[in-house]
Amino acid sequence: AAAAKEVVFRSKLPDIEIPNEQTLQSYCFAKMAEVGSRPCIIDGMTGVSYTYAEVETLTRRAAAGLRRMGVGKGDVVMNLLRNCPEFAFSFLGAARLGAATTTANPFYTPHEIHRQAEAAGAKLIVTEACAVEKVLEFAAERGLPVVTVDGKRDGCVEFSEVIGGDELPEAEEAGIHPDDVVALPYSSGTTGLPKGVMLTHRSLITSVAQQVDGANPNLYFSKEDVLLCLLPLFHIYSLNSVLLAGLRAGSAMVIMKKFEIGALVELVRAHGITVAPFVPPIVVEIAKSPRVTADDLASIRMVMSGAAPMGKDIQDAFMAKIPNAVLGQGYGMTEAGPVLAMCLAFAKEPFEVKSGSCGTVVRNAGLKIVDPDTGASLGRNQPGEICISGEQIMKGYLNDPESTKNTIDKDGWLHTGDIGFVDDDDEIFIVDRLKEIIKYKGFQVAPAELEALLITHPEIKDAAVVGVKDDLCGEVPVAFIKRIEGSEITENEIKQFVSKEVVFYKRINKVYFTDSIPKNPSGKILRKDLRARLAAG
Ligand code: AYL
Repeated sequence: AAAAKEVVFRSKLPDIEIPNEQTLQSYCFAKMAEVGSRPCIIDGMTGVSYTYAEVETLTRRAAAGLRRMGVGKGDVVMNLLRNCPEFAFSFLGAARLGAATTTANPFYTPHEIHRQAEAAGAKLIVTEACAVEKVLEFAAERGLPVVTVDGKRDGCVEFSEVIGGDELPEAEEAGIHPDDVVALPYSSGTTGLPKGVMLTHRSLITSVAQQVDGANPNLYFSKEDVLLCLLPLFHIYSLNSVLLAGLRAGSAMVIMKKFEIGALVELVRAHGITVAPFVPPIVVEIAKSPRVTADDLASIRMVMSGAAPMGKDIQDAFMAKIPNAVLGQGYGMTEAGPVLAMCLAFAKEPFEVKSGSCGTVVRNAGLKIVDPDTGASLGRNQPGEICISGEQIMKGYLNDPESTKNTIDKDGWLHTGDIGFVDDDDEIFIVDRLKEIIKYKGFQVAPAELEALLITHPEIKDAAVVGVKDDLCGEVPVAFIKRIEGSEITENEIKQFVSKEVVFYKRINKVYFTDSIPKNPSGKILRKDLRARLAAG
């Protein structure tokens, strides 16, 4: 057959010149002359505010301090932190050394932390009181220094000491290549266990530019904006679309450590927050909460949602309550750099958009919908697997060329494992997921990780994990378990066994005992069959 025609969707915005042949830090601080004395990072907990000039200086001092502790080019620093100003100082300090930061949830269990620290080859860990106990022994065994941001601890160095010395001179930042890795978040992608996603200076600059640069930016942040930084910076959504995009645009960012609706309203009022990046469960909570009124949120002009599906019903309920704000979605995937699509109602010169859409492909990128069975490129309004290309996508998975090859094809298309279509107005709608990942409030749960853990139990012969819909969390994991002969292990015992080893959102919600886990001839679990069993009741 003749080669089928490829349909490549593009942004409605024109491509722009993207200055991605520099370091991420120089790109983010490019407007220093203009914004130096303006507020940059505001600690929502303490009210302490840092100007752009102060933040730049602190990142240079952090660089020097990290270097004194042995961090150098090509090394990896692990940030095991809830949101705090030090997250940014450390991340950008490491970047100045040509080092990368791997980020993880401080509520991870020791097992989860050690596995990532080991796989990423972390040379130093930056953490806080709530997690320090979980890393001390591991770090001591491997000779890794541990830095704490919230007070003195035996065996640790305080962050204030790290930033207590001289600045790293600009000249000593030399030698960083645009294709060097700067961020190393972990993601399971379309299949298997979490893997290190290599995001380079080039990819992150490209992604941020696709959002906030140009005469008509797709995501218009200005110097006057005050962004709420509530979503965890250890997740790429907040790191990229809040911190890095905010820095580039010269906006102020109010850092919130912990979500609580009363505290949120207070911060919005106290700082005149104008932009609020959320995930769907937070949008739902605000829409439903009698404690939040339109008046409380009157300063907010833009509400972003992403990282998990948000239906038209939720979106409409929220907009009815907060009529003055524009609510729209971004669509991203860690491996994609991360942003694939962004709501065009967020543009400086906004477009009309539809409720329930997750945006239009970002500029300087191509998006394709392919038939998952035949690989054929599909036209408008036909659902298929969403694929993306452009300089923003990851360099690959760390030490895993096989998984990289299975995700980015030979023509440079990254396959997302999401099923969606592009409509007549270039808006993207996600309708299903081909991949096995479960999304709990936007957090990733990798079934393969839970299955690997479950079968380590001596009374479990085989196990399979799938997600089921949940009103509060989006999805929750449930397990199908085949016990060994004679075992009477209970649902509760299995749940407890898992809970001890994983962070709260990966806990098994329900156990179904079964005699057989359906698999294809090569041993792959047939999750569709399991979902069908659940649907049948
Ligand atoms: P990961 N609607 C539906 N599903 C979504 C959406 C959305 N708007 N956004 C993300 N997903 C799902 O790597 C989808 O299945 O990155 C996608 O493949 O943890 C998967 O989540 C990726 O999960 C932004 C907005 C970043 C979003 C992001 C996404 C980061 C989530 C920057 O501005």
